[in-house]
Amino acid sequence: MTRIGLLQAGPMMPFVTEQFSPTFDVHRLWEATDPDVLLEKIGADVQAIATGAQTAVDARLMERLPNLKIVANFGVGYDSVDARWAGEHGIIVTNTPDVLTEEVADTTLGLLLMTVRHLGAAERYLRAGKWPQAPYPLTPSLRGRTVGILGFGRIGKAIARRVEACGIPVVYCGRRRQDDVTQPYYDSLLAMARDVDTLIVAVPGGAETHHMVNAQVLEALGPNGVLINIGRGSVVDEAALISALQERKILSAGLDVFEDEPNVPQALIDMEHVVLLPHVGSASVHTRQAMGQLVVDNLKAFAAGKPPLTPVTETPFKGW
Ligand code: 8YV
Repeated sequence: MTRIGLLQAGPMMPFVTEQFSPTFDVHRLWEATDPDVLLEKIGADVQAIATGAQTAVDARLMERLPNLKIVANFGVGYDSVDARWAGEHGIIVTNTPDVLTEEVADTTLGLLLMTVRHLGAAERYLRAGKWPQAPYPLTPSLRGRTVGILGFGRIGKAIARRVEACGIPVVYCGRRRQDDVTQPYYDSLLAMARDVDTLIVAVPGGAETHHMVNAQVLEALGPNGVLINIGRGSVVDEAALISALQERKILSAGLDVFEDEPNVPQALIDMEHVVLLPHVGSASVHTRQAMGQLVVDNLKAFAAGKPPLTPVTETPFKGW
């Protein structure tokens, strides 16, 4: 089999890169002293890109790779890849759906409980030796809450199953009403935010969802409101969220994603009543291995002339 040029945008797990070696000539973009010089030299050889969220795979990059056929993205969210441009230019983009759904939903439930019941703060209290002086103060509760899920795809539904198992009613907001679900639907995020006190964000990033959760939505959530974001940092107007938290317009927030990762605003870090996780939604060994294998399997399918396993909707497969 002729070897195929693969541009690897950033570091990946060793068991992933080891599987590239038999088939692909790997060019490590993030290690290049001058990426422009590297792209000038190898651009015409590159037929495949392996990438994660760290590097923008935009038109400017893809234009320099005239024989590019596939961009295999590590992650279900592919907002760092310009999939529309790829689709218009016959390039397939693949992502890693399904294999992370349950993990991300588990993390969301944990984050929700941590946030409402102060579990992180209570643990810090014990470790600081404060328990012998006084019990940890009573906390808010999940009891009596209604959860609104923004984005009712595979992950949103897996979150709903868990929340409902806790005895909490769920409603949802998305682009369209789904016929095969029983939960009440809102076509307006603002209307949903007025009716619920707990908002879970599970939509992808990108232009369509940018700053959807703004000052108005947070205000509508109200003083008992809890915001959980497991989707993308860009969906929430972070400055508006900081103000809403500081002014106690909402009760609290639990965030796994941020606008400028890995940089988290000091104002959030300084607030004891918010819970902050370093984007660990899918980050277990089990799930990250399954995601990595799916990246490899999509690239191997391309190398074997077979259809990709998980092309994204913007780039339907019509042949290599
Ligand atoms: C990963 C994610 O942390 O799948 C996604 O969209 O956000 C996470 O599972 C991320 O993709 C790692 O690059």
